[in-house]
Amino acid sequence: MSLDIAGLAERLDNAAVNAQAIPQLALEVELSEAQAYEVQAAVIARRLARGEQRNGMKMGLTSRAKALQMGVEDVIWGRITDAMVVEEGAAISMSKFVHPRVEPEVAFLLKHPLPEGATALDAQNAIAAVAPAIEIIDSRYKDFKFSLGDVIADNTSASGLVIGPWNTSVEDISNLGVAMSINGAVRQIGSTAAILGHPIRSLVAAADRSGRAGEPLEEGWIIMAGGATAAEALTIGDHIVVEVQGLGQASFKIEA
Ligand code: OOG
Ligand code: MG
Repeated sequence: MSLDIAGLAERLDNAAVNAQAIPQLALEVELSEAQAYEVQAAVIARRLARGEQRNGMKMGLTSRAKALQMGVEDVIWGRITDAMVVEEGAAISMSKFVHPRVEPEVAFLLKHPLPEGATALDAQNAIAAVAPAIEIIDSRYKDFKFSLGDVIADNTSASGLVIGPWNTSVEDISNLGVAMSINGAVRQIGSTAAILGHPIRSLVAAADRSGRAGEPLEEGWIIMAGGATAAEALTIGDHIVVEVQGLGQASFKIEA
């Protein structure tokens, strides 16, 4: 029996639209990595068909803390659209999510395209600005549990992103302190060095993966480097603030 890519994509897309968890696909089908990315592409095609615009890419499991928390060892990536962007400082509704979590990240804005094979120097030269950021991840699978194929098919749990101030003249982002607070209490601390030793490596990996997928990184795209610490679960009423040393803060609130 041939694999029903469109059917699996429809299941995942509906789960996101209805904020309703579904069983892991792995209980039924074992997706290869390539097949899982095909499902992901089909999920995104459905979003684009509804009028969303592709505006970037996210890297996942680029830090040890995240790989350990999720029990998946590979660097993975997902596609970002404009509908996922949450206005900095905004209040958003819990009803749009299944079981959201937040993680502190660094975001890059590209001033020109970055193809497969780009070096760290190419990546550095392609950066227009760097911002402190929060990723809202929301696995569409029950209990936030998944296999590697599952999470890739589910667009690597991508759900929302909050971008703080864009910094255009930051020299060295290799080891900046990162703190994530919820309702004024610090819940996670770390360093940008946790992201593959240096966040620029995440951008280089993004260029490679995206280029190989036939979708090279474009000028104006936002690239999320990956969580610098483990993620924290959200509850109604939470106010989340992420601060990255020297870059500023990103924040939002979650309401009923
Ligand atoms: C998978 C996505 C991981 C990151 O920054 O490491 C990710 C997950 O944890 O659900 O976005
Ligand atoms: Mg992330």
